[in-house]
Amino acid sequence: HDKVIVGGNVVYYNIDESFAETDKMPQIHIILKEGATLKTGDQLTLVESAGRSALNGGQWQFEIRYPQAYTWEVEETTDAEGKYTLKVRVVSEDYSGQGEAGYEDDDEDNGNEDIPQLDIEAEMAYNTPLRTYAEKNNKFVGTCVPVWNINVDDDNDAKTKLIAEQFNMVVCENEMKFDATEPSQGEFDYYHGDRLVNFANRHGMRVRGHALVWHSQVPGWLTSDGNKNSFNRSREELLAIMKNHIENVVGHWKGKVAEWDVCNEVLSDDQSAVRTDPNAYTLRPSVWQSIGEDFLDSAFVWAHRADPDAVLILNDYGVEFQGQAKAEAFYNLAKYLKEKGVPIDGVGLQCHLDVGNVDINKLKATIDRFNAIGLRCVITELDLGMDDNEANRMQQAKDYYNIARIAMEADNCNELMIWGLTDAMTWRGGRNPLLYDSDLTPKPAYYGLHQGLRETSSAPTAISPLPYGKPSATHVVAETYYNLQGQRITSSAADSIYITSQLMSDGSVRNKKVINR
Ligand code: 9MR
Repeated sequence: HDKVIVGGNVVYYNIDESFAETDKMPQIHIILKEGATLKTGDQLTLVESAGRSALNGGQWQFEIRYPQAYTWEVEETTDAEGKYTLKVRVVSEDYSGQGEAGYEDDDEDNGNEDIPQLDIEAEMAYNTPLRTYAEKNNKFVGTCVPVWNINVDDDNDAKTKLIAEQFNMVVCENEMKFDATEPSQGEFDYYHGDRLVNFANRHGMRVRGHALVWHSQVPGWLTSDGNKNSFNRSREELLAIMKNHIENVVGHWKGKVAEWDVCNEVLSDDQSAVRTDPNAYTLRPSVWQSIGEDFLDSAFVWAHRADPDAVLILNDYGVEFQGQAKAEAFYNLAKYLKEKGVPIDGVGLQCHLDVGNVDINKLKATIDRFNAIGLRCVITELDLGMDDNEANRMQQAKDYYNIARIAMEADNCNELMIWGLTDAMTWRGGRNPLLYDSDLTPKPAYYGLHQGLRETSSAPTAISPLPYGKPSATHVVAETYYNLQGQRITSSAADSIYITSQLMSDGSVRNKKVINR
């Protein structure tokens, strides 16, 4: 960029791109030469510019990747003449962890290369439903249900049947939200929520509750738009409203709804504060936030008192990949709540993502680091948008496969929820993000997810011919595994390369090399 001067031992990626036009976040990697020693107070000037406004109209954003040494602080200054400078400074010679996992790979390598080739036709040979694999691991695979639009009272309805067959967890898409459950102040409506709970009971499914405290889908009597305290209620009045809502709703479904999104989407999308303060987070302005930041503590405490056995979750979007500013802020907030004794059990990663943009290493890093601080990390609203074509359909299958594996292999992740059933019933109209076509035919995405669940499921499962979709001439009837020395092995260890030998229904044998990561 002609107005950016880059100095010091800094490698700039995408240097040819105009920051005014790119949608990529410039990354600055600080790489220390072997043997380099820095002292507290040493600083590097990373960027100088005629003015902040010269950098993408002031919308300049950047990401710094630190070496795995020292503790660093960032400083952005604009002097009296408007000259902008971005510096980093060593503030301690101890390593702070700023350069941990998630920074190790660069963006060109999102860790997705070495996955086994998905063989959709072979996968079709397994008629085991998704939930069976999850159940073998005491885990849950689920979907959100638009209860107003699916007849969950009729077990013979095609969609109802499919949901009960494939999933062991459900969540109302809209029917347990504030506007649905308390449409008039103090008057509660549990009708549709109860319908889903009854359906789940009949089919041995776990129920998530979504969502108690959220700025969106709130009734007009509470706020005009969710963002403002439009009726100028006092802190005490708003707290009383929140308490009454939580006590009633959680109380009504006590013992029936296993888990609640207590606070939903409380973070602002602008988390630039984390670049200068590694512990920062910025809350979104909302009717709830106007109570003061401790609305979060109160919400979790009241939910816990209303159902001490319920799992309590802080849920958000755009927080999936470690290193993203909002992901850092999300971690900071959850850690802060947990450390001060708020009864939070875990976090929800919504995962409204796009095909091809799923960075599994960073997703894994996110899940792992919540584990390290004793928090669950569940996938709450997965959908993967794409334009509908063959290549994207296959990539979508791979992305579902990868996410299933990462989630099912993580000890602190017991749930993977898809945000909807068919591409005809999604909030992302035209983006085809789900597992089923509108006629309920499973897409490659379904088989990708299926394979991911199957491979991470601990017990063997039956193979039988072609349950769904288009019939294929041959299918797998038995599968044996060999190591690279040709010795037979019983199962494939994680992080190994092995050969799978498939006996097909027509008597032929297919051998494939599988890289199991
Ligand atoms: O899928 C939901 C859609 O039917 C509603 O119109 C919309 C209203 O905000 O909410 C959708 O679900 C959202 C979820 O409750 C919270 N995370 C984002 C989801 C997609 O917008």
